[in-house]
Amino acid sequence: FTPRYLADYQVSAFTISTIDLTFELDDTATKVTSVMSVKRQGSHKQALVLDGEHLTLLSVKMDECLLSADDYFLSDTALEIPTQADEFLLTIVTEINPQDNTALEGLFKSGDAFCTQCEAEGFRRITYYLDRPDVMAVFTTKVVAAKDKYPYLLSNGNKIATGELGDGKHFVQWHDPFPKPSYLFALVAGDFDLLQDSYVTSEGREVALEIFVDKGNLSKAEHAMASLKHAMAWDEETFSLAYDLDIYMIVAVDFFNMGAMENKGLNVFNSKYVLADTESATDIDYFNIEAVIAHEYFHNWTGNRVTCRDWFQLSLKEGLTVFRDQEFSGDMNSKTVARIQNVRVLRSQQFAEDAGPMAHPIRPEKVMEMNNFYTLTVYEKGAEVIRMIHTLLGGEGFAKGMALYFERFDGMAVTCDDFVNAMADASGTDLSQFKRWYSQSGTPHLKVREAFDPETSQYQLTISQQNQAGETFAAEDCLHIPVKIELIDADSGIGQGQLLELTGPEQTWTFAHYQAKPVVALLGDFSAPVKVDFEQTDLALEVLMLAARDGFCRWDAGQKLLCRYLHKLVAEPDYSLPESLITIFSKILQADSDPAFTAEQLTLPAFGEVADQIHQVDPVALVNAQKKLKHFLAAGLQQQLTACYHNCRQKTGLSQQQAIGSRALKNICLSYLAVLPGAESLVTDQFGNAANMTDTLAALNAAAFNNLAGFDSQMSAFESKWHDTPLVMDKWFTIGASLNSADIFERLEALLKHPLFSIKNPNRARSLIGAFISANPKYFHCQTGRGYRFLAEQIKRLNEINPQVASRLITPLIQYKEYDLTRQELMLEQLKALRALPQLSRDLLEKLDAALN
Ligand code: BAL
Ligand code: ZN
Repeated sequence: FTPRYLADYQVSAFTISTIDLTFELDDTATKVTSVMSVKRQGSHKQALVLDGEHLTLLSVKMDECLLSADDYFLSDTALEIPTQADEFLLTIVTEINPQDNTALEGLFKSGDAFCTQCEAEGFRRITYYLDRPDVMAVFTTKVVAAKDKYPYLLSNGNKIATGELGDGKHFVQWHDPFPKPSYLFALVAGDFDLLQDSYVTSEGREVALEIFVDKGNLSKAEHAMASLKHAMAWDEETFSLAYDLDIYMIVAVDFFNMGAMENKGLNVFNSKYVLADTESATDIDYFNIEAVIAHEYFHNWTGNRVTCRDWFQLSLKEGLTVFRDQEFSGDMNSKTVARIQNVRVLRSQQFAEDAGPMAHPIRPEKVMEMNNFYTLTVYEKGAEVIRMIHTLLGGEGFAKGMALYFERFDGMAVTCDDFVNAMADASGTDLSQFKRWYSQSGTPHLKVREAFDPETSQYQLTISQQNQAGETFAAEDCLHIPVKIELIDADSGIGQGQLLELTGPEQTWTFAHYQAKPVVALLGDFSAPVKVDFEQTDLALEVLMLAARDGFCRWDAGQKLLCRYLHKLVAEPDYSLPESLITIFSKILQADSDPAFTAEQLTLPAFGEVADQIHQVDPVALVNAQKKLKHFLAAGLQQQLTACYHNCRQKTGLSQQQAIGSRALKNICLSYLAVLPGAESLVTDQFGNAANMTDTLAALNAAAFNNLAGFDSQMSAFESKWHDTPLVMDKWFTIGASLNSADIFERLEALLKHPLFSIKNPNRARSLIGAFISANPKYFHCQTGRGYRFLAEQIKRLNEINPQVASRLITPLIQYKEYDLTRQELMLEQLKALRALPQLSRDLLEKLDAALN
């Protein structure tokens, strides 16, 4: 396995303008015939080298000439055809085995259906091809299969022919008029229920909308359909972008590595991001479905119409599309709450990635396995970088930039620089320094000082930018950082907002006419993906919690206060927490805020977020600190929390959004009350009377977190009810893995042997193994090292079954340097054992070498 470098990019030696595919589907021996128009690009005489993996080559024909094995070189990864011809028709026949394809890349079986996943480099597992995003061809695809088992045969574009064949077989042929890279190819064959609707675009095109789901699930596709129509309208209104084909299809499958995939005209989705009804899905599921449906739809322009020149540019489409789906979610729901969720993900996971051994810029420069770079950095930090451009240019400037981007590059495969140049040119803004965000990894720190002079009534704010080690950036490394601030007048409580642009190592801004020192709210709306080192007093944070105009800053001040006391408790477990914490959170509970926002204010900072802030943290000390803080707040606020809980429970006649907010507030109250003695009946009552999955899971989570006596019988009741609903059983496995009980390892072993557990199903594997490592830090990090051994054993199994899933799950182990030396040693032991495995996948090898070298 050798790494590839961005610096080595070269245009393709050949192009392929059309590809005609025929699939004769069979579980273990699918025959794929590919007919391609190939043309040499430039005046070289290089051989044609096609990518191909896990393929059985049956024949190769150049124009009318059948080639013999002497005419080409075949390896495990390529088919090389030495030829002098400049233009020819190449016909290749391969055979593949979808049934045994447990990696779920290329063509595979998901239950009874055939489906594909080609991004990033899965098409080469279907046929030999120039499997790179800058080779764009017009695809025509004929699918042949048994009609009774596979009544629906789908591919990209428009249906151009159908027909019956002998032996009970039929075929459907599709043509996609838009030239596209192979990663956007898709094929699905199966028997589904179909939800149909239509949408008339702003350009007057009538588009058929079709969502295919497993039989019996039709009613669970309605939210996805409504979300799709909202997304189509939003993109027309916001960016004047309308859909371009006559049909838009979504297929939900149970076996899928990713959340979903934006194949042209035929999205394939993990069923988790399609299926929902109130009985079986939570409010968070509903939110996520809306976001992912929109994300994949938005890719039709930012990804498909304009795609990436090479995979190093992945953030060109992903960062931009995540930004677009975040804006959409903010518009459909509470903007502030949606923004808080984005920031939680960054702080609790992306910051750790950016400080760990796999840290990379949003545009990586070196890649061994591309699947390892579908990361929080490329996606979420990438979206923050786009958001900063939006902040610097303003909404209008950004919209002009988008328009110019499409004017220049529609139908092309381009780079991140091309995007930023379009933004700069359209708005007349110099973004040359800003481009460093694309090539620097790590989370910048802003070091902030303030000074107030009552004589001159001047307030001064000084900000320097530093690297992770606390060293001020050299001028040539300085980033262009938008810092939104708000200065709150101490007397009137009135705030004034302003956008500062930090471009140098250290800058000072002076503000006049303050009679008293104002309180500063920094980084409004989280205007940059940075950490802030600024010692504001508790009092100042309390002022911000109540008075900042910016909702993010009100929430953030509370989180800073809570983090401050978590840090103290980690250092000194007997630390006595101040009553002032009760006073301020009591005010938060009394404030007349949006209940969903109040729920966010009451939510303690996540384990990962606090762990990221403490050098070599003892993870169990942190779990204990969280527990102590939660008990302290619960006891101090018991009366108010109880009243708020019952108040929310009794509310009727609420709109859907109000009901979601009210449930969030009720359930955060429950999570506090459940830690207090005697709260068991409250949890049992909620579990017994819950009318929706959000409330059921809140009760079960409270029972699991506090290991309440009713837990096992509640889990049994839940299992009996939902045994036949895979997505709900995923939730059941997740709760089982997060139980706070000393016999958790015996329970995990039993769950692994449960008849409904299958490590081959990525959702199921993540719901058990992934949940244990993220939701049960006390036992995952236990001193015996058993948690790490458990994870390593599962990774070892997955290495052979599904390297992508294995590679995701190894994340906490490779980030071992976050923890104390005892944990580091225990984790290293497992990393070294995994490194010694004989058949290590490229995915794991890349991460293990990064961690161990
Ligand atoms: N392109 C892979 C799945 C997604 O980001 O939409
Ligand atoms: Zn995407």
